[in-house]
Amino acid sequence: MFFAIIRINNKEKKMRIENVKSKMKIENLDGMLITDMKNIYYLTGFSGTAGTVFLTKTRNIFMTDSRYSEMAKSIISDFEIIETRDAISKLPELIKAEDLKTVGFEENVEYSFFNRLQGFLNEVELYATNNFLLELRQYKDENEIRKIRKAATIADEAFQAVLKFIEPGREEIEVANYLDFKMRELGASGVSFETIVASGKRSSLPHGVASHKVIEFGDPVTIDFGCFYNHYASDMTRTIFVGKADSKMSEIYQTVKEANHSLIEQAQKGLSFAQFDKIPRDVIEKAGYGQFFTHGIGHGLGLEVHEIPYFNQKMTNQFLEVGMVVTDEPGIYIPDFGGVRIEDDLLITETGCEVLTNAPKELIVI
Ligand SMILES: [Mn+2]
Repeated sequence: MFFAIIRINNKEKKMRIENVKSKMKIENLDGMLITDMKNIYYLTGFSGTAGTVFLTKTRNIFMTDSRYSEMAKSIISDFEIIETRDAISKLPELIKAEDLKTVGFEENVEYSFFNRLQGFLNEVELYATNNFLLELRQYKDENEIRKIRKAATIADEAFQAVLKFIEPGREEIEVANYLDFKMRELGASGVSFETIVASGKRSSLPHGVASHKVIEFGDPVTIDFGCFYNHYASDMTRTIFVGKADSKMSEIYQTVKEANHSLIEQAQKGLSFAQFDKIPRDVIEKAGYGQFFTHGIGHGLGLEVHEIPYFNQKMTNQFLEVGMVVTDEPGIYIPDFGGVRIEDDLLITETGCEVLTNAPKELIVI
């Protein structure tokens, strides 16, 4: 198996480990067990399929089995590396060595894992943590932004290419396959989620994964896709029209475009998550389509294509901050008729926001 070894800048890694340790201190945790592989990548740069991180005030421990220990030694600095097929069984002696009283773990572990953990660690207080690392991952550093920007550019270029490929008679799934291949050709390691191609009446399905439906003259086609580049995701949606766009669909398109644009104009640090959701929602409601915008305005993205923050009307106490990368994806979906969604990835900056996805948004008829 081949692994592209791209080191995370050591200064950034050190900073991330320090941030975790500060948070452990605040939450009164002597030890923190990290089992989520994205979080492990974030802290160590290790991208194999098996590994466990255990952090204490004074030690950084990385455990993996013999398949990966050589790789781990070559790419992970700042960690003691322990070769084991059973990380849990190593924990009691690590805990005893430093007389740890409280240990946090990530709450999204499997029940069988938790059960076993409890069995081995009956001497300490175990705390389930929620979004412990994800809260830190919300703020992207320069290197992460560079990778997300590249993932977005790959999606932009793949979109330009697929416009020449879509024509009446092609199945949705052919369009999806073409896009997926194109993104890999342009340097992506894979898709960041299963590509959505929803044509004709199916475009009213917000998450219509590509089917064998044949694209026909007059169809709207909603394409929602993205890729991973160096572990970081992009996520973009465009709706285009084949042959012609009828007048009602054109009106819906302009409304969604205006909603998307209004958020680009107004997104800035300090805005509450509720306000972020409301700005484009107001545009759609004013146009009379409020009941057909049935989801939140967007989500964070980074190592995962969907990660915190999420946005809804109740989140008046959380605020946008510099370094967050979030999507702006208003849509109008009219059952048994059709729908439009336009989605961009936005980086929150000191002065507003930067749009990372730059594929055209004027109404395209091919
Ligand atoms: Mn999205």
